Amino acid sequence: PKTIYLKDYAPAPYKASHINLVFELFEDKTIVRSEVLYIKNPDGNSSTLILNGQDQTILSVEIDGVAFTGYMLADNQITINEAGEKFTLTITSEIHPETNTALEGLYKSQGTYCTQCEAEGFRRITYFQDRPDVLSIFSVRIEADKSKYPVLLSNGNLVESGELANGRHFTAWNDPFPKPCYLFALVAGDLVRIEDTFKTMSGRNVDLHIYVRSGDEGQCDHAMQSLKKSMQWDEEKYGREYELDLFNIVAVSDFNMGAMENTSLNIFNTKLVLAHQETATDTDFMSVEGVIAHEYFHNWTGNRVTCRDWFQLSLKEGLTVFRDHEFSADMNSRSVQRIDDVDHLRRFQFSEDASPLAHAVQPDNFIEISNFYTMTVYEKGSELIRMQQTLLGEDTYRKATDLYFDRYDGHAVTCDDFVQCMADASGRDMSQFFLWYKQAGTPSLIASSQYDEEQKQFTLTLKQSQADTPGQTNKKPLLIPVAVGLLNEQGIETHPTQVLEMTEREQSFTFDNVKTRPVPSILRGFSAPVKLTTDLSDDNLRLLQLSDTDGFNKWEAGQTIALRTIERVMADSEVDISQFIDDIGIMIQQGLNNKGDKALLARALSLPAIAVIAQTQDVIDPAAIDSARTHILKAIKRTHKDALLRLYKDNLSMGEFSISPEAMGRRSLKNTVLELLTVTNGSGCAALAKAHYDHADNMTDRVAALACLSDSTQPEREEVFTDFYHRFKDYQLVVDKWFSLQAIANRDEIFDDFAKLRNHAEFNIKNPNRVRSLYSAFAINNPVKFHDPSGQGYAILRDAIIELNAINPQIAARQVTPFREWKRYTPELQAKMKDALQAIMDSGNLSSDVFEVVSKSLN
Ligand code: HT7
Ligand code: ZN
Repeated sequence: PKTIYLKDYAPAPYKASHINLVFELFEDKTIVRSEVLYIKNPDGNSSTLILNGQDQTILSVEIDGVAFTGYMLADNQITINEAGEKFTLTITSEIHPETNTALEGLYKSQGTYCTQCEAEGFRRITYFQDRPDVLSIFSVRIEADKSKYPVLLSNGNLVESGELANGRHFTAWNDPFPKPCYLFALVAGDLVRIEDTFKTMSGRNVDLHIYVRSGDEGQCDHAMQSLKKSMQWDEEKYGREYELDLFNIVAVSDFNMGAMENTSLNIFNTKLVLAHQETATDTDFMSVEGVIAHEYFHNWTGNRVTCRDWFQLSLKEGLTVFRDHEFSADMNSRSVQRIDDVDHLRRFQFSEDASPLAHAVQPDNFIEISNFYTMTVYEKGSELIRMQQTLLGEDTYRKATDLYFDRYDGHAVTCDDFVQCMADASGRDMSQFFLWYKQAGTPSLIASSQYDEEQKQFTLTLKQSQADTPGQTNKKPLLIPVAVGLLNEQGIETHPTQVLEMTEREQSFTFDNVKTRPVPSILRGFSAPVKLTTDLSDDNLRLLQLSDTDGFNKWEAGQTIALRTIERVMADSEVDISQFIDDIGIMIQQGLNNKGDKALLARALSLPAIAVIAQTQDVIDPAAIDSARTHILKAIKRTHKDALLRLYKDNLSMGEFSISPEAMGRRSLKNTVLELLTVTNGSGCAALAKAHYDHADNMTDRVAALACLSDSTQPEREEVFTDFYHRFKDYQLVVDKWFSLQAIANRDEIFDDFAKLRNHAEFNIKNPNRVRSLYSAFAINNPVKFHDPSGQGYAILRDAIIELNAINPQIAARQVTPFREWKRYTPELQAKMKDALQAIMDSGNLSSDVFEVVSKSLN
């Protein structure tokens, strides 16, 4: 496989201002005719037209209506040398969506035709310059059997529809805004439609349609409400109005990722559209809201202003993730949102940074771009936008984004262009900041402090460093915004948040007028994506945990104490942890007194996950982490059982179901307490979890009960899992949960159970959601059994990757993720993980997707 480099970027040799596409859909083949007007690009430096194409049979090629044979066809490319200044090229080819299991290009999902063209799927539909800097106006005609495919959709406006011979029909679409081909979409199926409208800020009415399979229409209301809220928020926060008259969302069951922002025809994984209290958890509701918003926000950040090349992916993804996080923070609780987002970043992006697959937010090379839809490009990319907003301030940041949209609407641009708008709007030099885009790895920040009693001055000294990552050494110091506030010994804030701008490797900042030795609250709101180490004592942290005005740092202080306690237990299982257990008792008491936000209390009562703890370890031993963690959880239960039971009961009665932040907070607290109460997995625990399940009127509570029973060997486990399956077997997304909740069982029977689940009639390796529900759930959320010393866990994933490689390379490559940090584990585990990677490497016929991630992991 070939490596592609950012430094080799050259403008496209030809512009393709218009493309006419005709699709004739048949059960055993699809015929695609594309007619493109090519005009030599004055900015280009070649007259060789290269068209990408894959998995298709060319039936005919014409130039200006005359048959043409003067092209070369090799390596999935048509090459036409000296192609001329201006001409129309018409290519007719045959493709096979009905056998397409890669789910890229045109494919079928449970009888519905749909497309996925980002990043390079359009080349599986027709020969074209498949690159994001070629923008075209698309006209599309779709012909298909009317009874099987009554709904025929593409981007833009419906311009014509009608009947054809043999029970067939057609629709014709025109999208007036030039777009790159990765945003092209087509859907043909037998779907039902949910309708609503939105009045834009200039008073235009936009029709909003959500298409789902018949029977699912009762689960679309939350998605529709989320869409309308997103449209309004983008108008209010970014001044962005939707410009077309129609916005369609289609939900399909087979989808490699979460959703796709095709212009005016978003295609979604059903998991991120369907939500009803009986089948979706609160987390699902939140994800639907966030992803509906994310895809909608792409209309401006991605579609109207798009990427010049795929190295700029974070231009649209980092920015759009930041926008969706802020939207969710505005719709729900800002502190809870930030805590959950940072927890997610630490769990998945920090581990990417610590692996051989670490890469910059703007990478400089790749083999397969699908492998770069990563936590770094998305989540760290979002943190870079957040830091720019922090540095500029909200008003100037808004001026800068206005400038960005004005300057680049209808263009394909780079991350550099975006940051230049920040510089131009603020008058700041952002060149040092841009290093965040170029240097891979999580920076480390060490904070120490000094108090000068006489001068009444407090000095904070910060030291930054960024470790070497593959291909990058001797990194330069970054511009790090460090938000700091000071509290006095009574826990009263004496100095409100101030953003310190760190530019040197080591730098001191002095605060004046500090009457007594303060407790600094550093990196408030997680103002930069770094690993912070402070010299704060446990007592300092306890003060912050009780009194900090910053919701994030309040939680963070508690997590740091918890981490320290876990590490102490790992070093000595007999160590005294009574202070920590007593502190938990104080928080439980606060909950009993109905003090504070319940969602925040739930998070404060949760110990860091094994994956988060792992990020703080030099050598990772998941079983040792788990046993220390469980030791503490059991001590909490032993000491506070009665109070926990009271807190559980206090939060039981819910009244009518609601997804308000308060109601979700209450469920979250109740279910966190249930988890603590059932940690010992005895008969009482099983009875309590079963009662919880039996009384549940919503999926959040049911899933919580099943999660508490998952590790158990009590008879209730079987009863509840069986009931759950029979009750929800007609809901694919709930059956996914049933698979996951068993795959995460940390119990001896797991390997037998796993084999049964793999052979279950409902398991289907071609469906990505099912694969994730079984394999990803096991490898990511069952760290103890995945890292079983026998190596059985690794063998399970290894075999799945080899099998998936031939079916769906993108999904296969994603499954490699749990192996990539192999060098950080104990020597025994390392050896077995490496063997598994090597076995995949040696298995032959690797797709470029799997080859890239496995070979880089092994390096
Ligand atoms: N922009 C979308 C990316 C996407 C994708 C990428 C590779 C393979 C399949 C895919 N499906 C969707 C999703 C988003 O970030 O909004
Ligand atoms: Zn996106």
